[in-house]
Amino acid sequence: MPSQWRLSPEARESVRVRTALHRSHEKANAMSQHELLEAWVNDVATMCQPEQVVWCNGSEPEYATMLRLMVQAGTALWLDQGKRPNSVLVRSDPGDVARVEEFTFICSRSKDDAGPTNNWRDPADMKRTLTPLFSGAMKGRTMYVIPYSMGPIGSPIAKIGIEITDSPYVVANMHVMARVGSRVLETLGAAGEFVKGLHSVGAPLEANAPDSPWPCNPKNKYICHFPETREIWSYGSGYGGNALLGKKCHALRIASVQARDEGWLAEHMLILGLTNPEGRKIFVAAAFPSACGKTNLAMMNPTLPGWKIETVGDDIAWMKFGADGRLYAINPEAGFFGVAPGTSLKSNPNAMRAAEANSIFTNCAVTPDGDVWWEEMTETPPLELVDWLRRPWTPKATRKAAHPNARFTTPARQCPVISPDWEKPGGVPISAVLFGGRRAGVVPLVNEATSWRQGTFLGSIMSSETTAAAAGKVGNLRHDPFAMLPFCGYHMGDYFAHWLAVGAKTDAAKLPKVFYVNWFRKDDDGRFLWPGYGENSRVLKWIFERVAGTGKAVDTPIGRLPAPGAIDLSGLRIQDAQMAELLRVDVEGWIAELPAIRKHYERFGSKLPRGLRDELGALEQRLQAAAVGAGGH
Ligand code: OXD
Ligand code: MN
Repeated sequence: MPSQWRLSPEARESVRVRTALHRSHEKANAMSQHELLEAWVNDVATMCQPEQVVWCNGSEPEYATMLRLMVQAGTALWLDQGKRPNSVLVRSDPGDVARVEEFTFICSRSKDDAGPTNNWRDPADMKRTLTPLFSGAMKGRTMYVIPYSMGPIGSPIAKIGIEITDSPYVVANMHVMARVGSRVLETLGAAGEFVKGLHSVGAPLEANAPDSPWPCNPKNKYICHFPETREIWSYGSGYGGNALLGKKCHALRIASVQARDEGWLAEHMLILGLTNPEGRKIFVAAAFPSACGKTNLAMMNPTLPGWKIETVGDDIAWMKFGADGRLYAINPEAGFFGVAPGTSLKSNPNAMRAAEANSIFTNCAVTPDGDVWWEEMTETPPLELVDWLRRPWTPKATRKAAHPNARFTTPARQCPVISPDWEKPGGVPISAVLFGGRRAGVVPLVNEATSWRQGTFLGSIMSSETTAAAAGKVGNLRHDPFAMLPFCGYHMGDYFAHWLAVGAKTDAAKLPKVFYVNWFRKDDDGRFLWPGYGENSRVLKWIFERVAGTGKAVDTPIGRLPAPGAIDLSGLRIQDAQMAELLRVDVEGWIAELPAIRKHYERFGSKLPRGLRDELGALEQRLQAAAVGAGGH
């Protein structure tokens, strides 16, 4: 038992908050027994020169202190405690509102390991760039050391990381998004492995200089990953995926490399439990690009009577084989960092209820009576607001009141439909994997792959319109394989090969069935053909039945589509023609996409697995045959 665990609770508390001026090289406190961890923290403190070092214990008082510090600094505003108890609104710098893919780097030793979809820099070169930036970066600030576990503490699938940061916003968000504090250090012990995450907003404070409400670095932003040494160095941004290092940086970019090395999968996927009226439950994992409805699907209220959905996770799934040869998934996160605009009692009542209290809202508008508001939260907007840029706003304004990438950070346990299994250490068995994107045309409502290999192929050619989750233009169609384009920590061609290899590790019958869905198909007038939201339960029902072996399907050139009448449309007013269009295999449209798919594949050169090249060839042949059969060219 390490000595600090024998202290009285009061003494332990004082040890936890005890800080030390690093200049004297006095140890910040005695919390950790892990010499390598202590040495790393000391090295970082020497480099960053913070005013003080605080090891985070993960307690409620610590969380409350972070909120108070943010309010004092003008970073946050208390919301009305009657309307949103224990919740704050944070407004960021207008230049720091989303992930910055352009400044996100994979610093593997070999450029070839980062592949064509990542920005690459040599690790030593990148450290040479970053070290001067980090030197003195925390002057005048507190350096927080956050031990965190991605996944339930002690789960055999979970992984530990330590994030060092100078941002109380990051500390508070990490409290919600991960399991943090002393419990994690206890599990780490004296020699446990951990991912080293170093984050600074990159805004040292000179003595007596006023702080900005959202310190960040307007000139330099670097989100860097060192996969071989399991390190993350993030500089200059305080926002979401750039700064909460447990999330995208660790749980996807670094974890995808760990998963490749260890034979499992780290994916940008929600996880849900789906129960039929007879009480039989399956679990489904689904990959959609950022801001394409993962949170809505994960907590949807089915419109089909008797069907139930329970949430396990809304953004990330780690899947490992169980002793029975099936894939089991955990949600490595403990909270939701959900996109606020578009979320309403209509579109996602369970997210709205989850965020009623104990939440951090970022870049939303605020009402005169101290509540948050964002576009589409209510049918009619309030008559006056203060927008996310702190300016007065009325419904006449042509600009948005909330930033399109405004977010809520909310504990997962507050979700009314959280699954009783969401913290099961061994995870939940996955029966179906879904891929999907925002596609106005060509891609049908649902399509089942005939094999794991074809499923991998469909994942690899996923494309979607870009959203506000990342800086840059919105609405551009881009290939986003497996929704992992911004998150794969190594060569995407090797990642495809890894998916194929995972499929070969067990009996085909034990693998999840793979489906490709598209809720976003539009008619010629630009209107959505499918009502979406709770009505997606009709598609999930068909998927459930396919897993159970009862759902009817027809073979088509692109995969298996629902047989006529196989999607339960009872109680839904939808025209036959609309449904036919949703399930139409647009042979011409697919043929027209082939050159873009081929170009997409060319990027991976010799790393493109043979199996996927063969899938593409076979698809082309089937499409050509169908076109000829239909009297086309
Ligand atoms: C997210 C994202 O924040 O994908 O989940 O951008
Ligand atoms: Mn995401």
